[in-house]
Amino acid sequence: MRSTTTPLYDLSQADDAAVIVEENLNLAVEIDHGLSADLKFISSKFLYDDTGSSIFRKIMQMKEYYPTACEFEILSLQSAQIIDSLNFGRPFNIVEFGAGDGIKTRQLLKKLLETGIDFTYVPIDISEQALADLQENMIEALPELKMKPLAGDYFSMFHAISDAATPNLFLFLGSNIGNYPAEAASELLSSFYAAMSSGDKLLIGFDLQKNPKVIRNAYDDPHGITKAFNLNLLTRINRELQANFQVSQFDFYCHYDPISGEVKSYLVSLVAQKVWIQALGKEFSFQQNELIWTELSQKYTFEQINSLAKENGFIVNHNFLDCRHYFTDSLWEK
Ligand code: AVJ
Repeated sequence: MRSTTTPLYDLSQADDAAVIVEENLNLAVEIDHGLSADLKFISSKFLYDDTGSSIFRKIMQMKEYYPTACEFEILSLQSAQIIDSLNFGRPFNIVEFGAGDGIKTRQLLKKLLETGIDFTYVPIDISEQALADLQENMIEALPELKMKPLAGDYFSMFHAISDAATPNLFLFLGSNIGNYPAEAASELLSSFYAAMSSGDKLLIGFDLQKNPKVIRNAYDDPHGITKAFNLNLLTRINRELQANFQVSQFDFYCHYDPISGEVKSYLVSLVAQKVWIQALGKEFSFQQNELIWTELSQKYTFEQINSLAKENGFIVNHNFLDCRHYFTDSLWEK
C-alpha cells in the first residue's frame, strides 16, 4: 500500500511499472502545473485517451460539427488535383500527424492507389487504440496499402521519419493546428519545416472564420457529446492519477469570439470543492463557478494562413476549399 503522503512519481525508486510511470509522468507534471495556475487549465492534448478518442469519433459524426464533412468533401472530390500538385516523381511517404480514424485520409489514399503511384502511409497517433483501429480499417478498405504506423507524440516522431532520400508529404488535417496558441503553432510548424527536405510538402487543414452561429453550434452541441468529451478529462485524471473528481459537480461551457476567431472551452466547478490527486500527493481547491480552460480551437482568415506559412519558411502552393468555403486544406512546400 502506498501511504497517502508519498507521490506516485518518485523517480528515485526503481519500479516494475517504470514504463507506465514514465508515460504518466508528463500527465502528472502538466496537471499539477495547470491546476496550480491562477486561471486553471488542462491541455487539450489530454482529451485523447482511448475513451476520448472514441468520443471524438462521435463528435465527427454530428451534423453540427461541419469541419469533418468539409474536409471529407475536399479529400474526396479534389484528390486528383491534390495529387497533381505533389510532383514527387518517385516513391514517397505520406506521414500523417494525429491520424485518428483516417476515414478522410482514406479518400486521398484510395485515389493514389488507383493512380498506381508508389507510396508508404505512415500514420502517427498518440492513442494506441485509435492507431490499431485505423490499421484494421485501412487493411480492410485498402488491402494493397503499404503502411508503417507509429504510436507517440509528434515531437518524438520527427527523428523516426527524417530520411532525406524519400520525399515526404506531411498531413496535418482537421484543423488540429487550431488547438495551438499562436506561438506554439509557429513552433510546431517550424518543427515540421526542420524535419522536411526541400521540395517536401505539408497539407494542413484550417477551419475558416464564418457565420459565428455555425461555429458556436459545432462546439456547444445540443447532444452533450462535446460536454462528455471535456468531462472525460476528469475521469481520465481519476483513473490515471488516482484522483477523486466528482464529475457530476462540473459542467461544460464554451464560447466563440468572432473578433479573435477563438473558440475557448472550459469545465466549470458547480460548487466550492476540494479534489485529492493521489499521484501528486496534493489537494486542489475549486471555487464555485471557477473555470478550468481545456481547449482553444482557432478559426482563421486567409491572411492569417498566408502569414503563418511565410513566417515559418513555407511557400503556399494551393488552398483547396469545400463548396461552402468553411474550411481549407492548404498545400505548403518547403
Ligand atoms: C480535433 C482539435 C480539430 O478543435 O475542433 C472538437 C477538437 N473539440 N470539438 C477542434 C474538438 C471540440 C477539434 N480538433
